[in-house]
Amino acid sequence: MKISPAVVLFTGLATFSVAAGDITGTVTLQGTPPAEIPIKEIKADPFCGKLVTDQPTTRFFVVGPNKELGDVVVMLKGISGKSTGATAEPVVLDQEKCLYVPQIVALQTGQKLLVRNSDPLLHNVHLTPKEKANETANAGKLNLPQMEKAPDLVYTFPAPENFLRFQCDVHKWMFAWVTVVDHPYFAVTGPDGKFKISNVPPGKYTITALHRKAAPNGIDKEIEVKEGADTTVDFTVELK
Ligand SMILES: [Cu+2]
Repeated sequence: MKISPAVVLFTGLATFSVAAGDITGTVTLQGTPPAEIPIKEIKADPFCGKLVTDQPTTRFFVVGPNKELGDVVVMLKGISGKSTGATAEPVVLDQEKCLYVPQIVALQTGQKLLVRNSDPLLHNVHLTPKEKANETANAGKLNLPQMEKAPDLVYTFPAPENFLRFQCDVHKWMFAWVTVVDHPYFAVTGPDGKFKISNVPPGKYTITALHRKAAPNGIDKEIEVKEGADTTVDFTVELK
């Protein structure tokens, strides 16, 4: 049988995509986190107070019934210049009921971050990058008011940076933390503590799990992604 070039090309692509693997795992917390603090200012605020029925609290530790830990950034280390951020879907950081949602965000270098105001009131978006390149790239947008129904504010970051801080100067309790990664191999754990990093090429890697309060510098593990196979790696974040 004669094989057409198109079939050869298709088979080649299929083989390539099968070779990559997913990395999945669960992050759990060991130890008892401090109690979250009620943000009484939200209830007391004449505008924000109307938007909430429950008493919002800080969200330092998002912990499940079996100590699953959410809001952990898991990423491969030692990879640079592999960002697909320029063509990736933008990431939304919303302001809802006078809180940032989500509070922990990760995105790639060059990927758009849309900061949205879903509230019927004024917020002020104030970011303080530590990497000079991230500051320079957003000059003029580092401290801006955002009115009700105003268009999204759009940011991009050229340099990797962990936990770049966003805050609102109108509502002093509002913080979000944005981690910028120079490749697509990262994830943030959900409230179930689980993460999934897709399409990782085979190879040996250092993978790290960062929690802003309990593991800000990351917990490293060595892993190997074998051709066409999925890899599981779990992390335990210890409270000291
Ligand atoms: Cu605000």
